[in-house]
Amino acid sequence: MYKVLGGTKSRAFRVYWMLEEMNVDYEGVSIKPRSPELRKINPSGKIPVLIDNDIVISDSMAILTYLADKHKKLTYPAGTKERAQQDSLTFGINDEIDSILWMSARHDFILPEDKRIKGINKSLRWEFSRNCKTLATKFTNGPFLLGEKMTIPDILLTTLLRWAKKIEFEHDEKNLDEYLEMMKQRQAFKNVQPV
Ligand SMILES: N[C@@H](CCC(=O)N[C@@H](CS)C(=O)NCC(=O)O)C(=O)O
Repeated sequence: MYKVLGGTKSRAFRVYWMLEEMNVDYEGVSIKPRSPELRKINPSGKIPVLIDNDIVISDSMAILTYLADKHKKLTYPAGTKERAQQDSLTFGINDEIDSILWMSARHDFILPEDKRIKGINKSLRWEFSRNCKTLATKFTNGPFLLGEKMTIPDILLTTLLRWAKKIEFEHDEKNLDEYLEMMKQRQAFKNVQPV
């Protein structure tokens, strides 16, 4: 059975949601980031981590890619035009949306106090809103990022838009708001139990 390290309030939520979409068994483990026991498994001390027998994978989108390829769900096959577009979205969203929200969190409560930059959010909010504008144009026919088929960048983007809303990072893209509401109605999303 898959073992997921990390609570559902973290990026581990992406992994739990993915496993629910695939309807496979798993065990969720709450573990503190940077704790000594986690560092024995993942030296960076970050969650999530997926354990599949002797395979240990860190980084949420690497985990989702592994699961998607293994179960042939929520992905296009490697080496196809569609997979190239899918990966382009995954890497792009990580780069242009996740990194901004993560930077905000780091300067809010993650970094040591003397390393935090006050007022950084003004710049980050502007960049977030600008990047959402570009991203919104990438939706072609919908309902998902790549059209009719839901793929792993949809899990990434949904969790990021939800995070952004929580910390009041705003954008003007109505289609992104509608997309977030639609994704949150998925049964698999709702099935994720707090860990
Ligand atoms: N790119 C990584 C980021 C992992 C990450 O930063 N996780 C946070 C929790 S959501 C964490 O463990 N932070 C602890 C730290 O940075 O020391 C992923 O997507 O899994």
